[in-house]
Amino acid sequence: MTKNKSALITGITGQDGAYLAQLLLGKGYQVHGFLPRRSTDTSWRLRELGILDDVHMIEGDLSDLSSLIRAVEGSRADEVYNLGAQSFVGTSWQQPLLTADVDGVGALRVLEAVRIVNREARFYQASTSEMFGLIQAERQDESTPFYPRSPYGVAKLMGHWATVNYRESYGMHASSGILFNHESPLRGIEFVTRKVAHAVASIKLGLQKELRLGNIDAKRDWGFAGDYVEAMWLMLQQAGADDYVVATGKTVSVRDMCELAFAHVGLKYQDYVVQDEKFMRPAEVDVLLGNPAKAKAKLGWAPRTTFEQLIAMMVDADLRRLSSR
Ligand code: NAP
Ligand code: G4F
Repeated sequence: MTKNKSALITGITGQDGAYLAQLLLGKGYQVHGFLPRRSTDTSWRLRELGILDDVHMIEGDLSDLSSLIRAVEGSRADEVYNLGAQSFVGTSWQQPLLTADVDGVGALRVLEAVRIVNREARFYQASTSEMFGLIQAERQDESTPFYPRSPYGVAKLMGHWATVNYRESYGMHASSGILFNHESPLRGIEFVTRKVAHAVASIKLGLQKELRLGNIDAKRDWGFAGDYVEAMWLMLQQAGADDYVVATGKTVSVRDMCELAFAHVGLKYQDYVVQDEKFMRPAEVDVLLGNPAKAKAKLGWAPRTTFEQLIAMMVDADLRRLSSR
């Protein structure tokens, strides 16, 4: 009988961690989650997907190498997915050193833990389109130069290059997924799509009067997180490790996203959206647009969910949640 594969996921309680855990459980993996200690329960996403009791939790923190070594040992992981991060760009200006430690040095710690315990284990690094920042090409792909615009982008660039370096130095199967923005009903409320979806539902139900936003001219290449975790898994199933851009190849402004979300419940965004300096960033990433041709050709990956379906799904989920309270 073949042994079921074992996977270790850092950031399992986050949006991507929850969807990835669901995907791997469906494929028969034993799934281990790396869980930082918090004073409140952070497992709402795993509970909402109905998989909380199916994952094995190992306590630890990305700032603590010894806990990572114990987790890689204890899980006997064949595949390690490093999704844990301080992932909110805005916060990275308030906590730049923590962001550098968790997102940059943290990725290096996970790589070290894998190298020390079992360098045959395959490794995935959650890299980001935020590394392109001030874009150096109209459509960004794996060969586009990076120009990060936030402490978060700078920290993630370290994680990306550490991954490339461990692959080249030690022959490790270490891949970096350069993922463009991906959203879902499980997105944190501070990110703009979920903030808008939640506000649209609240306004529709008479619970909120206006929505205060920052730069609504910013444009992003937005996809559905459920589609994107499949690309992560596919990267680790290849004979060799590599880096891949994962994106939809379309870009939409925050303004147009608002129009769509409000129109979904029969409202006009102009009647509710107010611009507020408080949500502007010290340096902005004006536009992101990915070219996922390599992921399509080599992984056979393509997004399945359209932007319209994604926004409808998010608004409907928040309407359901708020109505059932
Ligand atoms: P998320 O919802 O913010 O989840 C982040 C996870 O990291 C949470 O489980 C969080 O746990 C955990 N974490 C934070 N600090 C930690 C620490 N010191 N030690 C251990 N775990 C820690 O993020 P996401 O949207 O799922 O994104 C997953 C990964 O992909 C992140 O690395 C993000 O930077 C990257 N990424 C995301 C996108 C996107 O559009 N979603 C695009 C490109 C790359 P707590 O909740 O307990 O803090
Ligand atoms: O939703 P956002 O906060 O996402 P952002 O900054 O693009 O970062 C996300 O995607 C990255 C991939 O490129 C990930 F690496 C990262 O972890 C995260 O998941 O903001 C999107 C855009 C920005 O231009 C922001 O300035 O929306 C603009 N925006 C305008 N008003 C706002 C708001 N963003 C937020 N969060 N809140 C606002 O009120």
